[in-house]
Amino acid sequence: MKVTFINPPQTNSKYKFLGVVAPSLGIGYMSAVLEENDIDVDVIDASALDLSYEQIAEEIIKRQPDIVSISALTPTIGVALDSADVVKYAKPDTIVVLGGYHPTFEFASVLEEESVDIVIRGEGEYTMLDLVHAIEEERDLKQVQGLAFHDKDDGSLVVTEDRPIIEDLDELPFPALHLMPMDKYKILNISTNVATVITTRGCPMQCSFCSSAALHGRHLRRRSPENVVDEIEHILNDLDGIDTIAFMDDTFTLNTKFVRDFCAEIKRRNLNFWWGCTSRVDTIDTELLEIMKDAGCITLFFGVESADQTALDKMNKNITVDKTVKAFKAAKEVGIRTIASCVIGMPDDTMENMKRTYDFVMKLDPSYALFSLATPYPGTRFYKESFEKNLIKVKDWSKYTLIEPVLETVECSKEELRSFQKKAFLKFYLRPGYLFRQARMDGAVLVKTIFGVAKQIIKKQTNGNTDYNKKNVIQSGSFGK
Ligand code: B12
Ligand code: SF4
Repeated sequence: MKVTFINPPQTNSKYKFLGVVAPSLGIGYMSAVLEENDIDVDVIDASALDLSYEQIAEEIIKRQPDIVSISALTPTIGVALDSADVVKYAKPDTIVVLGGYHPTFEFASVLEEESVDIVIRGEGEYTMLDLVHAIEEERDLKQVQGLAFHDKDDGSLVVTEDRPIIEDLDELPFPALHLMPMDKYKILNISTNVATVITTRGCPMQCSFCSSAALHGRHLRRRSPENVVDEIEHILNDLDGIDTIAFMDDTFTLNTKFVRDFCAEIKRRNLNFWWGCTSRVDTIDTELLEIMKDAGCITLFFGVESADQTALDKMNKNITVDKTVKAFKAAKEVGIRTIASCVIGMPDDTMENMKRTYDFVMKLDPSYALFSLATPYPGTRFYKESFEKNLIKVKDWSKYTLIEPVLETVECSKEELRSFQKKAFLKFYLRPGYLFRQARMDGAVLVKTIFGVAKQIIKKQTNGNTDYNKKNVIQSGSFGK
């Protein structure tokens, strides 16, 4: 049985404009588990390779998979479904499986699409493995945990029992990066020397807008520091030219003991590399940051969200404005770059409190800032509340990119929110003193690129997947079917 994973083409999102193309660790883990169990598996990263639908069809014809598994976030569900259509057209007997954030929560609507046979809900590693074995052995799929599909006989929607989460993350093999086009991953359109690693799953905090916590659950699972550093050693030794690791965890610094042990393990093995990670302002202090810096940490990403304590409390963010100030001060003292991520346009936001958030960010003086528009993703409390209160103004999922408004606030229209976001980016990044400082710290080329890309984000409206047209492929059949 041959399985092909597809990461669908990236047609929208600020990351396309920012030139961020990273490997999908989810696909990497699932492929590694299948490989470990002697299943023939490969990956088409249509996003990294910038493949058209025609090229995806050609790949399917060339590779002849029995099962094609396609990954989808909310903004990429449209391109994922179009990819499914193209797969079915190129090889009609393929079993098409969809998984990831959007299908997990929206499995019923996803399964309405003719080209989708099965949805995998939640973590995919062992569900995928079980599914492949069940298909090979012609077992009843109703016995496979974590699936949703339509019953062959009566067409009813079958949702199988939930699969328990993977408790011991150390038991998983490292992501199968050798199946990925590693030379195609970029940041700011510059080929990168950065690899991504994840050390935890789940988050006990449960902020109202966070899909990650919704999918991976409240229960934090953590790899051992030794297992993480083994993976880093493997990356540094076996992948060409990597000298920087980006930790993509929800909150890398959630457990201080883990961070200390991890840093000690790096020092013990005498490894030299740069790294950056996500953090929460209530999980660090100067002493911890000094240990992290000594072990190579150069960048910290913080969810600042808002300057308004009531807004923070409503989001269930569980931080105080005061802690945010202290965390940025500590990072500056220790000399670690900071990224401040804010959310604007929550339903109760007024123009005044959004301005206050902007001014607050300026005072924090981070190295970089992101002003995302509040976006209710399926599966989150924010989505449920926005849906129930009829606040959702845009139903096209391809617009759920954080740069297009999909809600209005008590006071601001969609247009006002977008205009505020543009101005916030412009005012933050186009300060001569700021550009000079960042050029000294990160190099003039990087700053010039950021400057150009920031301008592009401001100008560009995402337009769904209009630059990809599956109909052209299906009608022309030009890929030699
Ligand atoms: C790394 C990352 C990125 C990277 C790389 C994305 C990539 N290629 O995977 C970059 C920076 C490019 C990125 C961009 C964006 N991201 Co992002 N990203 C993440 C992050 C931090 C980690 C993802 C990860 O590696 N997880 C570890 C792996 C092991 O877990 P996993 O991805 O969940 O995969 C498991 C399951 O979901 C499932 N599964 C996943 N895919 C599939 C596919 C199949 C077929 C099956 C069967 C199962 C399956 O099985 C996997 C293994 O257990 C997550 C937050 C998080 N902690 O997950 C956000 C997250 C996935 N991103 C999100 C979003 C919204 C975006 C953006 C739209 C905007 C943004 N964040 O600013 C863009 C859109 C990108 C695009 N393609 O259009 C949201 C998704 C919400 C949603 N409902 O869609 C998340 C959850 C952040 C959040 N907290 O809300 N992102
Ligand atoms: S936003 Fe961060 S802290 Fe909040 S639930 Fe999500 S991962 Fe946890």
